[in-house]
Amino acid sequence: MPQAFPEIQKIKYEGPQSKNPLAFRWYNENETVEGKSMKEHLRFAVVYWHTFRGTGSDPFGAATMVRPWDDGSNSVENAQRRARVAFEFCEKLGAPFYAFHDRDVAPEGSTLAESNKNLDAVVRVLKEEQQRTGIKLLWGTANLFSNPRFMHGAATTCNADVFAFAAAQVKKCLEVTKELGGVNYVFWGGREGYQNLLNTNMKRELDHLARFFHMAVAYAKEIGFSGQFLIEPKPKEPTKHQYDSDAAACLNFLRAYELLPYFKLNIETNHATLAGHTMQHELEYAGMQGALGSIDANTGDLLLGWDTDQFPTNIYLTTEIMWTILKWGGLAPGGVNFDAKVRRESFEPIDLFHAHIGGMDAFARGLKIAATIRAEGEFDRLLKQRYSSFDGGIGADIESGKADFKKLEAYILAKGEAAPNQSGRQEMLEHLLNRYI
Ligand code: XUL
Ligand code: CO
Repeated sequence: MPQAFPEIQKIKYEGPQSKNPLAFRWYNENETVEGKSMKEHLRFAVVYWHTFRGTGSDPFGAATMVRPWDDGSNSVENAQRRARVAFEFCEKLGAPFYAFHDRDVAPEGSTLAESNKNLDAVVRVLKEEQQRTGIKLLWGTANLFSNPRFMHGAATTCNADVFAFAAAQVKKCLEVTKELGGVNYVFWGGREGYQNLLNTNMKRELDHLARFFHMAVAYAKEIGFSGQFLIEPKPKEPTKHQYDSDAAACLNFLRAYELLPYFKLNIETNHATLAGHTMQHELEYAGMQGALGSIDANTGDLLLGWDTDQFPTNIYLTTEIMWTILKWGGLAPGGVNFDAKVRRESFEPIDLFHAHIGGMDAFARGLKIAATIRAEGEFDRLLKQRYSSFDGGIGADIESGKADFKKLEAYILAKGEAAPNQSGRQEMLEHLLNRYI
């Protein structure tokens, strides 16, 4: 097969002074940061759906990205050729991982049996290409939202047959993810949510969702799939109220249904902002509960209220993300997965390289800045000092459970008034952050 990107060589690290747009200025995969290579910290992944299936169509216009390697058909041969292109791309980019939905890689047939057969035919090529290149599957997932049968949801549908179909599809996708050595398996809610409570039994739907997840856990155990299960929170789109709305809601659901030991979270920047949070908030929340699994790296547009899935280039954002990830011990077996798409005006294949190189460099730079911040320890010292009243005396009694309301009342009655507060120093801290960026 001829190369899809003959004019592109393997993208190299050329250092911050380089003016070559097709080179890394910060991502130097073997450079050590906090005792680990950048490659090990970042574990970059390319998504199949946007990068190899994105067409640039929108509600107002047709596809702009007509790829020379794609014959436009829904054939298995076309899907197999696309798979080889995907690996040529990841290999030249130097991305160690990729991620897919079942229906991204292989065409859906008119029955489940036909879809499974198509999937097997493409998985053979994916496996061959993984072996040839050493590129690994970060995660697999089932598309339980595109086909019209899932209009009311999949695990939270009102139609029991659709629930059964979704279960059968996830069963196959788990088998395939195992076959390809996938290190995680993702559940993004798709259409699991509702538009209107007049036609929705929320309790029943959530019970069904939990039942579905327990079945997935049991089947993974049965087939010996040891990858990490991840839930990807998102608050809205396509439904008005997605059940997995944010990290806190997901963790509450998992805890309530005794699923917490089996799942971590896949946190996505644009989903965090749609939830009215920052990415850092979501990461911190997941991290402090031991549930930080992986991230979908992208960004939204602050002037647009939907999931624009843009490539991240903002160094503040990547610094905050990597700072939080380092704080909670890193991502593995997760990774930095670019769930991002080029704009429809960026229709040339080379734009896929520009987009990923920019994102990878932004993350590499964020990682280095975060490591410097941590090494200097100034923020840590200031944070520790802010809570120092809990390090001894009455504060230590509160934290250790030695104090109760009566003891605290006696303490304050004797003292008359609480000790004076200290300034929060927000502006000083924001200014301090700029010193590192
Ligand atoms: C949708 C989204 C998905 C998941 C995988 O907003 O982020 O692409 O990452 O299903
Ligand atoms: Co995503």
